[in-house]
This record gives sequence, C-alpha cells and structure tokens, in this order.
Amino acid sequence: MQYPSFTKEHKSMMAKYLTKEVFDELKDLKTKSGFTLEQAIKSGIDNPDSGIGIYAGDKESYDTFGALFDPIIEEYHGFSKDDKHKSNLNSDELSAPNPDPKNEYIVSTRIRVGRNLADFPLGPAISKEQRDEVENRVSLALGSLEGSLAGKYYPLLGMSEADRVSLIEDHFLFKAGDRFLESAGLNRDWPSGRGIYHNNEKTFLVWINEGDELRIISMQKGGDVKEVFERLVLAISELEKKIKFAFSEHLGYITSCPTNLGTAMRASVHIALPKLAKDMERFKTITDKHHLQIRGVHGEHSQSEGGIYDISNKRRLGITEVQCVQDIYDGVKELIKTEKELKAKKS
Ligand code: ADP
Ligand code: DAR
Repeated sequence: MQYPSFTKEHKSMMAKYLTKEVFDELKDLKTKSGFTLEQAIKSGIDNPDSGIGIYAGDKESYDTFGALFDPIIEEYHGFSKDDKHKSNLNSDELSAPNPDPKNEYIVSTRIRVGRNLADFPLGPAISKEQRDEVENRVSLALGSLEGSLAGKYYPLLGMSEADRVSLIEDHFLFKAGDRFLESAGLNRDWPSGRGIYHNNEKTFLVWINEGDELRIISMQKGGDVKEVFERLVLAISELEKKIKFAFSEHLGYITSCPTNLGTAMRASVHIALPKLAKDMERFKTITDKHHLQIRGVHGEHSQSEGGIYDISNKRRLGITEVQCVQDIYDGVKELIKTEKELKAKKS
C-alpha cells in the first residue's frame, strides 16, 4: 500500500492524523482477523467529505492501529489513551421530568446503543458465515424476551420492498448502507444476515448487522426521556444475560466507528423549533454548550424537514449513559425555553 494521495477535499480526522510517519509504522500490520490499515481507512479515502474517515474491523484494531485511532479518539471524545471508561445505567440518577408535557415541541424520543458480540470480528472484517451466525444467535436471544419486550424478528432477506420502505419512513428501520458504510465493507453480502426485531408497540427495536452487530433501540412519541431510558436499560440487562458483548476497560463498548465507543449511546429527540431554525447561530450556541449534535429527520447525512431537527448527544466515551441522557435533556430544556422566548417576542 502506498501513502494515500490526499486532496485538499480530504478533511477527515483520519487524513489529519495519518502522517507519513504513522503510515510507515502501521502500513504492514494486520490484526488476528487479518484486518489491515488499508481496510480501516478506505472509507475516508473514498469519501473525502468524511468527518472521521476510519472504521475498526475488530476490538484489536484499536490497539494495532492505536497510533492513528488514539489521536482521533482524543479529538472527538476528549478522551486520552490512558483514560478509563465508566458505565452507569442507573435511571434513578437521571433527573428528567418530561420537558414538554403538552407535546408542543418534541415529536418523539429515541435512545439507542450499539453492541457487538465479544467472540466475533466487527462488521468491516466479519465473514458472511460469521455475520449469519451473529443473526442466528441474536434473533434466538430476542425470541426469548417476555412482557413489554416481547415481539418478532423480521429478516431483511425476503422482506417485501413495501414493508422495508414503510419501516424506514416510520423511522424504525435502517436505510440500506450509505457510501461511507459501503467503503468500510459494512454492506458486504447485503441484505443477508440483516434484520429488525420489534415489540408489538414498536417502542423497543433491535437492528441486526447494520453499522454494528446490534443497535438496541427504545423510542416513543413525545418527550418522556426517562421512560425511554428505563425501557432501554431493561432491554440491555435482559440481553446481557444471554449475549457477551465486546467491551474494554479503556474504550467501553467496542463499535466499528470510533465515534460510537464507550456508551455507544445516541439519545435523540425529534423536535420542532421553527423560531430557532431562523437563528442557526443561536441554535448552535445552545447545542454546542450541551455537547449536542444536529441531524436531519432521517438521521445522519439527512436534512431537517418542516423545521423538525434530530438533536442528540455528541459525547459517548468517557461519560456514563446517565450523563449522555442528561446532556440531551438539559440541552432540550434550554432549546424549548429559548424557542418560547422567541415566540413571546414575536407575538
Ligand atoms: P443512529 O441513530 O443509529 O446513529 P441515524 O442517525 O441514521 O442512526 O438514525 C436512524 C433512524 O432513527 C433514522 O430513521 C432516524 O430518523 C431515526 N431517529 C433518530 N432519532 C429519532 C427520534 N428521536 N425519533 C424518531 N426517529 C428517530
Ligand atoms: N460518515 C462517517 C462516519 C462518522 C460517524 N457516524 C457514524 N458512525 N454513523 C464519517 O467519517 O464521517
């Protein structure tokens, strides 16, 4: 492999930290799964507009290619290579009375975590046979869930296009992998091994083999963040009785994209903020203050529609799950307060 010929368009953290020295140190290394530097950085090379530009093929990638992953993790999460991640899923420690009890602003709330199986490579390096085995093991574990979590698994293979489109439009199912995931090798053998589990109310869902081997999701209409978090905590604890997840003292839960390490949690609200939407500078000042990210209504790389935004925590590593949810809660409270002030000024 030759040192990549980066253009001025390549602005990802990978392009920033892959100096010739780091490249020469890493270019001939392989993990036990046979995963190479070339595979890790392919997405960021093929897609100059990547923000991060690198994926891990297995837990070992974060050590083997640490000279490149460590500075990226430090810049994105503010987390140094000697730090230790802490987990806290105790919802009693979350102070979050519904910030929008009349449902004037928050359309819906969703909290998800990524997980990968401890004894398998991650999506970019997994084989078809291994991915199908992940689907078998996870769908079996899901099939034994009871009570409010009971539901059904729907493999993508054989799902009608109408059902697939409808589930995506309802924000329940993942879109077919984008060009970033394609270059990372995450779309290989699509749609084999992929699918969605959901309970009857569609308030608890699990994606199998999208960006990570599991995305465990709790979601519902309205802004009752605490109720959504409590359902997710129950689901994680039930699944952890049946499946061993990839975890490290240093990086927390291991994920294919370094932005999802640690809690691997994204807590988001879909929220209507028409007044703030006209003052994006003020909007971003509030989201930056609370370490929040703004996405469109169809998730990453999508646009806002009808003044509705997907607002979520940016930090995932080096803070606990309770702190992730507190970040989004405190930020949403200030966004709603400001929206009300702007509305009062205009009337
Ligand atoms: P991820 O959350 O797994 O990082 P995306 O940002 O692509 O992935 O979002 C996945 C899907 O979840 C998208 O269809 C998006 O519209 C939906 N979604 C995210 N947050 C919410 C929310 N608060 N309410 C409803 N749907 C949501
Ligand atoms: N699009 C890739 C991934 C960034 C983080 N988002 C994830 N993991 N879905 C990029 O490098 O911008």
